[in-house]
Amino acid sequence: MGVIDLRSDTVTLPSPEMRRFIHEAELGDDVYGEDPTINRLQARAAEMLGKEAALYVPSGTMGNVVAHLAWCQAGDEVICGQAAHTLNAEAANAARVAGTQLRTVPQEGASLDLAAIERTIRPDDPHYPRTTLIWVEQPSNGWVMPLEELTAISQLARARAIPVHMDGARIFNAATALGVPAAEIARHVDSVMFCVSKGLAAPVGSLLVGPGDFIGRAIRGRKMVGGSMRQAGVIAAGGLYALDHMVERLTEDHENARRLADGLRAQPGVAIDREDVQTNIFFIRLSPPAPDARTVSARLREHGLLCGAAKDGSPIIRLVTHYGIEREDIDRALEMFGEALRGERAADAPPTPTPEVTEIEVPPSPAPVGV
Ligand code: TLP
Repeated sequence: MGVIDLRSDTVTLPSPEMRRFIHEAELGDDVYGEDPTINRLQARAAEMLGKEAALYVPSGTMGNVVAHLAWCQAGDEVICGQAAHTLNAEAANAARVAGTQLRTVPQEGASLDLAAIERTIRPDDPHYPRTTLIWVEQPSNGWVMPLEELTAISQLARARAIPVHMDGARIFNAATALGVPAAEIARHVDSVMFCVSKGLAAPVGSLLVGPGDFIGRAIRGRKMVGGSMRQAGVIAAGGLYALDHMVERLTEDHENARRLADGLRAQPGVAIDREDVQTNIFFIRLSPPAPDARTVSARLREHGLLCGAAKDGSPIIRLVTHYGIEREDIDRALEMFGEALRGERAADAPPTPTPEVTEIEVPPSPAPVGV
């Protein structure tokens, strides 16, 4: 039996059908705009998100930094939530590459404090940096921002003539959870970055979508950071296949996440609120009699289950369901959790437990997770 990898949906592998589609992809030099597969992917992405144009980039991180470059000048200020991936997990590329300054507002789950955003927008004064972008993340660490909140942020931004960028790495998970097309989310913002390499199971890549002039500037930004590729249709084909075949099945991942959360809640020392399981990513909080998160994570690894444990030592574990994880895997995962929580070691575990643990950042949650 294989390892059950619940560290992230970034571990997904292409299906046999996706591999065949990749194999047959038509290719050309994309720097000349001549890769037919990339052109099809970009057109499809723009259409699905209801935007004018799109640009294929190698990663979500690159898509986000190119958004900074395309919307802002060095020295400009970008308002984002305190849990934003652009702030916490992209090696400070906003500061170092785009020269933008990030200013945070309080965040709970995916929700940003609207009044704080309003207060944080700088007045036009030569002392201050210019606020040139508002940044939202949807979903954020598995939580989904309700559309009314997004509408309010968008109205405020439009009234102040500030564009809004969405880190929508998993926007199709948010759309699935909200029961709306992704374009219904994207219409509230000016640009979106989304990934085909996560739950959609393509091997590589992300898309930046937005107005034509923004994408024009983004092409220059992508060139600047070395992201212009040549016959990249060979990887983009996976993304094109994913947009047509992998979106609807995300409901399965969400169902599996709920099944896992329900099963875990029944185990002693595990807390998780039902309303905190909104997409395919969720966090559990451990308390006695359960051992600490690193110990549980290390024991689970011996049993053949991988997950993320809080790097700050807090009793939090992150779990992510995705393509390749079936209902039976969830049931096996629950058995493994039961054994790990009771302190049982796997029958075939090595004499010393493997110390290697995948570490995760703990996000601010609506209530302390699961309490
Ligand atoms: N997130 C990864 C890790 O970096 C933590 C994960 O496993 O969740 N925005 C969001 C909201 C993301 O979650 C990620 C990846 C990115 C951007 C960056 O995408 P990549 O990894 O393609 O650069």
